[in-house]
Amino acid sequence: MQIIKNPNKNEWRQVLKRPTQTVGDIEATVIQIFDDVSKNGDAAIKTYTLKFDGISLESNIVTSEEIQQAIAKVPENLQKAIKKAKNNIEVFHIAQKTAKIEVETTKGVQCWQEKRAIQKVGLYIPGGTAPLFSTVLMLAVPAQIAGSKEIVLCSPPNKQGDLAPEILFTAHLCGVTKIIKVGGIQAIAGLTFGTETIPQVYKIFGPGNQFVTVAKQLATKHGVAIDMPAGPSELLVVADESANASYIASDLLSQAEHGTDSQVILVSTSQAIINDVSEEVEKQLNELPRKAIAEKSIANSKLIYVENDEIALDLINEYGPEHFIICSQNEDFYVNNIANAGSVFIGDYTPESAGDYASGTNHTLPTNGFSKAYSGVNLDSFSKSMTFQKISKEGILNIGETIELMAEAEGLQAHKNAVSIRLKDLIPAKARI
Ligand code: HSO
Ligand code: ZN
Repeated sequence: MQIIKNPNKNEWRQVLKRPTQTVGDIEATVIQIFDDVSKNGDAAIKTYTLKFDGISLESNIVTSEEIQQAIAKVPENLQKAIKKAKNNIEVFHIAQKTAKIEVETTKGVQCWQEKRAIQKVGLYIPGGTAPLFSTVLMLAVPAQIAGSKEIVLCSPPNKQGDLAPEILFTAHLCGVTKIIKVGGIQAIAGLTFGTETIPQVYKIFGPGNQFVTVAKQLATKHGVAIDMPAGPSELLVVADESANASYIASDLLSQAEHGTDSQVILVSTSQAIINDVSEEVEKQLNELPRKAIAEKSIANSKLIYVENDEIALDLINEYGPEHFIICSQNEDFYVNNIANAGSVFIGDYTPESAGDYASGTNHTLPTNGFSKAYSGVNLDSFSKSMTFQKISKEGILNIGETIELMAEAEGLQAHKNAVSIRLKDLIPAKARI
């Protein structure tokens, strides 16, 4: 890992640069597949599943028999663990429900705001080197609590034409209404336009590779919302001399093993901790089954020494990490002043893995500096705020003239008329000047 001492403020951008993502010619491929799926539906989906996943499927809809077979394959202790995690995620997301907000802004003018579920949502779960069934929990649990009616899950089939049994078990447990074996750009195109088998949805959630990310962005141009622009996983730890170097190394490696483009950073006010963490990372890395992946992301990662907590905080806010771990005696300073982070983990006994799986918070979080403006997935991600109003005779008498004057000043006579016509019925002609 690269050690950087006291970088100057004008060097921060360079030091904190994320590994570059090459979007290159992806966009042309995505546009072409979207076009094909919009015109040819399932036939196009079949072609791309054969081309990219190497399998020709009779049907890509997961049947209830397949679900039952999958349930039988998931060991009982893992089923229990998934249920326990689900429970914690449920408790935390149910607590996010908000009450209807109702006010009388002027006598007789009643306004209120209520949340209504997004009726049709698509959840994308990547396949690849490690099928992350925990992401099914993070997306399907809030979707169900919010009250989404159609919860469609898409995930790419393996060479045998199957999905991981853990994905099917979790999807079934969380009330997913339809599971489809389709991945990549074609899955996002299917959810965007709808095909004979894939329902069209209003919002698409979930992580994915560069192809899926570009496809989700294109979906927005066709009127479908997305959770957030996704990018490789990242973690920043801030630590002082009181921290435990082996715990920190284990946390850094936990994110580094996600992908070769993951980025992990340690910011510390202690040179000794930096040296110890660097040694520990090397030691622990050698024992990891996914060493080849973690090694590459660790090579991109940094240990940064800074002189004090104020400089550390500024630098962290400039970076805006997806995950932020605080192992410092000044934890309150960081907790109270952190402005940009997806999710914050506090103290020696709060590994980031806890939030990835089971503590209750959501692990679908903004990366790539998007934590400066985006929230992670939460209950509100699956609903919209709608406003309502009811105006009585007294109410329109109270605000009618205000509306008339403003409409007139904007040159919108018809707007004014919609009020005047009512006022005329309510106020005798002689009372109107
Ligand atoms: N840390 C990932 C989520 C995850 N980790 C799933 C393990 N499984 C999000 O950045
Ligand atoms: Zn993780």
